[in-house]
This record gives sequence, structure tokens and C-alpha cells, in this order.
Amino acid sequence: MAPHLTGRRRFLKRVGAAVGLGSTALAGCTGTANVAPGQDSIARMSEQVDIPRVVGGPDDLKSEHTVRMVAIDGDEGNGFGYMPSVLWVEPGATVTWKHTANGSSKRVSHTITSMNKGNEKPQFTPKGSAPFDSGVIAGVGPWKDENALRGDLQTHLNGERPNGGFQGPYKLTFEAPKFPSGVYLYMCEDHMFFGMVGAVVVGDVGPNDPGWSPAMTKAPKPMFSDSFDAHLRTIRKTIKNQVSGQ
Ligand SMILES: [Cu+2]
Repeated sequence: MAPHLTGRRRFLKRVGAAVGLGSTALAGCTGTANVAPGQDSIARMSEQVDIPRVVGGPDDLKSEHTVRMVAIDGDEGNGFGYMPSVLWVEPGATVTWKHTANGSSKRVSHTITSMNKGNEKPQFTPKGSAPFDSGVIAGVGPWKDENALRGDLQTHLNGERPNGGFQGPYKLTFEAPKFPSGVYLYMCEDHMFFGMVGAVVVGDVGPNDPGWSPAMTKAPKPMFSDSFDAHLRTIRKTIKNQVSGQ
């Protein structure tokens, strides 16, 4: 097991995930949270927190942007995500991830973990790209006084946790050779069963470019929940429609 994904850290994240959320959300930890066919919980989340679900496009690459982590209780476990869920940036751009308390979103603990073999995940990031992992971004609550946890909460792989704040932010610069152009899918280790997955598209990539695969083409894995699959499909469809000009 990679040193940045120790058993202790996983335990802390599990406990942290529970802070601030009711029993409905906890029940969903078994992976039973589902999105009914046709429902678009990403669009619903976007409305709730008033943040667009897509920022940028193949002709509108951002030089920097902040993605917000969303946790909305009471949506049958479908209220976890990153907003925007699809972000297009230029090569060399820096992306920042932060909590949001917009709407009814609560600041609970999350991670930003790329779907990369280096993070012990199925590979849904460009071949040869480095893994990235924020470590635990703590929620707001009892965590803030837990100095003993400071070390664990600052553990991360690539990117930065500036200002020593364990409630975030996390920053990553998508610069080759570690982070070449392509589609990067990432997820929250606390909330993957709730479908907490997002995409950063680096560069004006399309189906004929390296970096389009495996994120846009590989079959979903059995480890994913129905919510995760549904959100993955929504995200891919959004990117494909943007590329084909629909
Ligand atoms: Cu999360």
C-alpha cells in the first residue's frame, strides 16, 4: 500500500465523513445510494449551490479556476460532487479545490484523489501521468482543534496544501511531463459510493488525441456504485457533446 494511503488515514476519513451529516447519508455508505435513470443529480446539485456544472470548453480553456466540494444531505445520497463537475483548463493551469457552504452544502471532509494506478485506483487519467491526492481536506467542526491530527491531515501526493490549513485548499498545476494534456477523472475517497467524481480536461483534446483515453473510453469497473456510474456517464456525455459542438 502506498504510504500516503495508510489504514489510519482511511479510518480518519471515514470518521470525518460522518461529521455534520445525518443518518440517511450514513446509510448510503453501504453503496446502495442510487440515481434513478434519467435523473441528473449533477444538474440538481449545481442549482442548489448556484455554481455552473461545466466551466470552460475546448475553445475556452481557463488559466486557473477554483472547484468547490459539495455535500448536500437529504438527496438520497446523490448530493456529493465537485462543482463544476467538468472543468477545461489550458496546459500549465493551476486548479484549486475548496469547500462550499452555498445553499445547503455542508463542509464535511473530502479528498481529491486522481483515478490513477498510483493511487490504487483503476486508471482513468492519461497514460504515464502522475497520480495526485489531496489527502484529507477536513470538514468544519471538531477537526479544527485536533492538533494531534495535523500530520495526517497534511499528507498529500503532488500538488500543494498551502497555508498549513487542514481544511484546504488543495492546489495542483497541470503541467507536463507529470500532468500532460488529457482528461483526468478524480474522486473523493469518502464519497465515491455517492458518486463524488469530477473531471479536469487539460488542453483542447478530442477523441484522436493521446490523453482522451482511458478516461473517456474505458468501461466502468465493478467497484463503482450506480451513482458513480451515472455521474461518470453524465460527465463523459458533457465532454463529448462539448467536443462535437452540441
Ligand atoms: Cu467527499
